[in-house]
Amino acid sequence: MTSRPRSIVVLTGAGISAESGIETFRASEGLWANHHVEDVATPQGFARNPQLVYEFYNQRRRQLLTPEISPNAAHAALAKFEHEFDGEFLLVTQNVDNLHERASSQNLIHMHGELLKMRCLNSNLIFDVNEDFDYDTRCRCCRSAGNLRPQVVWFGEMPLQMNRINRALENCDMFIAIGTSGNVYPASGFYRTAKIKKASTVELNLEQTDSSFDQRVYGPATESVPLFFESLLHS
Ligand code: BV8
Repeated sequence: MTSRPRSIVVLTGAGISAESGIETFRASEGLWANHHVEDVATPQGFARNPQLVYEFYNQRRRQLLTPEISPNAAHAALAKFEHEFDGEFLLVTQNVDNLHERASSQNLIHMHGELLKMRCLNSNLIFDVNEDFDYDTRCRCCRSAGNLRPQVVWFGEMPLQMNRINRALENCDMFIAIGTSGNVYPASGFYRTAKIKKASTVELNLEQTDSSFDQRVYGPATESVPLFFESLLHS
């Protein structure tokens, strides 16, 4: 580690929530294993069979809201670092769970949306939701059925707050990817944007994904994240 970073962007993926009990997407028991991505995470899949998509997200929302699911030591370490670090800090997550918020992370962007929100296709208004909803659920804005969808970014749709994310990547001097396989674009390209701007790039994962990270730390996130960010705070 050379000089202490002054501006950090962190990107998290499903791996940071794995030890909280939420399945990752591409591991053998991953969520997609039970469903075809094109059937449950694309606008075409939603148009073809909305009930299957409502049920896919209702089941994940129900699981997220069970008492067994809570932030783990990695979520807590990121929130602690954010509150104690004297530089700029932005946390971008690909995850649609609310574990970062529950660990008290604040400067946070859900680039792929949020499981606990729904959007009215008529008014484009976004509402918090913590129970099942489907085609027959009336929206609070139009008071009619058939308008609501999960506020989640599907494949082929534009991720959220990309301008803000790109500005942060272009101004950071350290980019840290945690628990992501680097399969999904544009998140998978963030480290390249950071590298072009001469930021140092770090990957924390169970296994190696892309060898072009400057530094790689392997192990379960609940062990590697607290250790890494504690050392960063005192660098
Ligand atoms: C877009 C919400 C245009 C839904 C998600 C062909 C080639 C390249 C790209 C494309 C292509 N065809 C189409 C594309 C674009 C496409 C894409 O990338 N497809 C891929 C599959 C080929 N992308 C899009 O469509 C995106 N939109 O491109 O629009 C655009 C672009 C730029 C600017 C403007 C417009 C939209 C993609 C969003 C899709 N929605 N989620 C939902 O959640 O239901 S993606 C989904 O995958 C989740 O968000 C998930 O987080 C994300 C990425 O997966 P990971 O988080 O990385 O999870 P994964 O299981 O893969 O990996 C887990 C990792 O954790 C592993 O590395 C594992 O080792 C590690 N791990 C496990 N346990 C632990 C651990 N690490 C530490 N500790 C542990 N205990």
